[in-house]
Amino acid sequence: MRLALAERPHRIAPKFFYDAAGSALFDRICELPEYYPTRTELALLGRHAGEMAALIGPQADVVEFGAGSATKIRLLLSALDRPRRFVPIDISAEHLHAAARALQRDHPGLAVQPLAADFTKPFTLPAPAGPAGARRVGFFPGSSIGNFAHGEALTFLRQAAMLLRGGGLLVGVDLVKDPSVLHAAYNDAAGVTAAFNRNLLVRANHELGTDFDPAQFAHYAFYEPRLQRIEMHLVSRRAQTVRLAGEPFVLAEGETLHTENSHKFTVDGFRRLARQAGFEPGPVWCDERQHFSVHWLQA
Ligand code: AVJ
Repeated sequence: MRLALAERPHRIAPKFFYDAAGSALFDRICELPEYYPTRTELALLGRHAGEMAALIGPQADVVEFGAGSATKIRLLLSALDRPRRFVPIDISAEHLHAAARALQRDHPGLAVQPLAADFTKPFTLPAPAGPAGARRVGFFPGSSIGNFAHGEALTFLRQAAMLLRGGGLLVGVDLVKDPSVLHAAYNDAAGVTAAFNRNLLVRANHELGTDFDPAQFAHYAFYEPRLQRIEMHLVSRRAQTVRLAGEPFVLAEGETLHTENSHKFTVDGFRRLARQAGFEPGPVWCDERQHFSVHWLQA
């Protein structure tokens, strides 16, 4: 975990949200009435799983980037023709292994091989249990790709295109829309997103030995239309000193820790990005409100 207290603006990468407590808070976000992405994407996967499975083809070797509770893959797995293996990758090891065990129970014939890893760094897939050479298919739902800056998204997609060569990537992408809908999704009435954001401070206190008082930071999430992204910050409510490894850092009143960017895309903008990364963009599924999209990209 790296917390940029010595740099300005202060930043922390969003992957650090996902310790056990953060992953559980994220699961609660997915259930919030204001947080449309999860339920919209689940509906798309449910409605079009047959078409998606036909594009993926039989006996696929499926890799999921950031599997979390592995809820969405279930819709796809039940439509797939004899999938060979499922490799869920997640940075949150405990959460991942619990999800993998539950999935294995429900799919006894499938080789479930969880990999606790940071998929933004180079990793190697475990060797397949059965015969090699199955068609590799990536699954990257939830618009997690939105956490990347443009250049990082390109790098990730380029690496994915190489890993999945001959197969493809099924990726969920949140769309540019009315800012009020976006604002509500990241500023829920129950305050779960605020707790998720502040959990970073709790985690830093546990793991880095900082002495943050989470109550002294306000959750601040807003849509920046020119950059087509939600920004999340933690705003210092007053001038305060935080200690990291004995070293004091002064935060001015109103100074922020930038904790997340969540980029939104247009369908065409995302297809351009995918093409630039070496994919051949295929069919796209959207809900009737055009809130969310799922893309099949041939690798
Ligand atoms: C998991 C990155 C897709 O950006 O919507 C939810 C994370 N942050 N609420 C998103 C998140 C605040 C989520 N992603």
